[in-house]
Amino acid sequence: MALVMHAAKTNKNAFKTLITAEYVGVEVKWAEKFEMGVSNKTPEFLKMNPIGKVPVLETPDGPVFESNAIARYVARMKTDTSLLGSSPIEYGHIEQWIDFSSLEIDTNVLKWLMPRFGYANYVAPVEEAAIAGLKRALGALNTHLASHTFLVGHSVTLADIITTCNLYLGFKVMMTKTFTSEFPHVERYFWTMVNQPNFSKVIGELKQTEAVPPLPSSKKAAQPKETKPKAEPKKEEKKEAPKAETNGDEEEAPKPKPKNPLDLLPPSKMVLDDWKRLYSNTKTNFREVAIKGFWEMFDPEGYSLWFCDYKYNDENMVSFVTMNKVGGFLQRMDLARKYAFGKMLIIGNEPPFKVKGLWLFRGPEIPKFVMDECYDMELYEWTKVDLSDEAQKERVNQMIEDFEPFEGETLLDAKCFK
Ligand SMILES: N[C@@H](CCC(=O)N[C@@H](CS)C(=O)NCC(=O)O)C(=O)O
Repeated sequence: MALVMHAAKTNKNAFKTLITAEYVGVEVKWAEKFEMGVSNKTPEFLKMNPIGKVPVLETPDGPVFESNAIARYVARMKTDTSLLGSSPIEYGHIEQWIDFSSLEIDTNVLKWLMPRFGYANYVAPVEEAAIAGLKRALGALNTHLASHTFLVGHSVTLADIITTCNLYLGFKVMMTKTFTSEFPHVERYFWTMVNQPNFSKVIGELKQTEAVPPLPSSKKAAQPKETKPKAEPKKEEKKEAPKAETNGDEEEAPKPKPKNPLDLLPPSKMVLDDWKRLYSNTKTNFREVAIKGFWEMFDPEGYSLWFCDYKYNDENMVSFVTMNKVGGFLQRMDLARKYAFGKMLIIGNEPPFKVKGLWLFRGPEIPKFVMDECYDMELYEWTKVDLSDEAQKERVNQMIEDFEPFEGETLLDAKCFK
């Protein structure tokens, strides 16, 4: 039996698990015909979660409720995942941020949100305290993120997944640009996370709210309705939120994404996707087919080739940590998918392992946005391939085809970015 998620398809608490499942490669299906307030009140559902709340994950070994617990369960389905860190202290920090974002961020967002969607009484000092608590938490998060790309370590962990989902509700319905601009590192972090393919596949497109929803007209007790999802305001309600109650703040609409300067380069005869396809589809006679094809396609005007050499190879003492490090780098290069192809070799059969790579980039230089946005870049020494040097071209060939022994050593692993 597959894993089945019981929740509305817009539930950010369910997203925590769906995103985790994307990272670990586990299939989770949405329950068929789930209707909030109806499906979660049936006797069968109450057997899975006695308080009738969602999300609930149905597994072959029984149900699990509480969204963070469900996400942890799915993360642990793969033993080799980096989502839970690689040491006890990393794990401790992951749990720390999970609790922090649930108790200090989510709780305050909900306290602020509920009365404005008519699910709780509006009491001004309670709202003030919720906003103050939220700002205090975001301030601390902002400070941490000023010097960290990820909450823990150097790649996405469960802490990032859960924190981003908790921030998601805030950005979507309560926190305008004026509110969040006080926390620029949180903004940068949040938009980077939601644009990671494994996140955006689940979350879809997201637009930051342009206004704080107004209070219900009576500004007084609206009874919580039993059949309504507490944290899932209806679409119509969101749309209707007028801008009048934003206390006169000038709200800034999200700017359209500027065009990547690489799209403005003169057209190239080399079609990157054709090369990636040739690379992936060549199973035999690699030299004769793929390597030959590469040089036939290669356009030295429109593209450049680069060798990279990890600067801190003496740190690479544990094979799986080294492999994870390179895996994280390739994940972060996702932003360059349209403009790059890369091979990363982990070399040696005993520590310290060497990490060397070959990259093909659109344009004559390494794109600036890659240099700026992917912090791994500066961990490597970059040298442009001299195309007049046959020995360097042969090195390119060997890196593309995972030639072994590479420079006299065995390959522990070879990863491709395509
Ligand atoms: N701590 C729980 C919160 C669950 C929760 O509040 N679920 C809401 C929807 S997001 C719900 O099911 N409300 C229905 C109700 O209260 O009956 C979790 O993270 O899973």
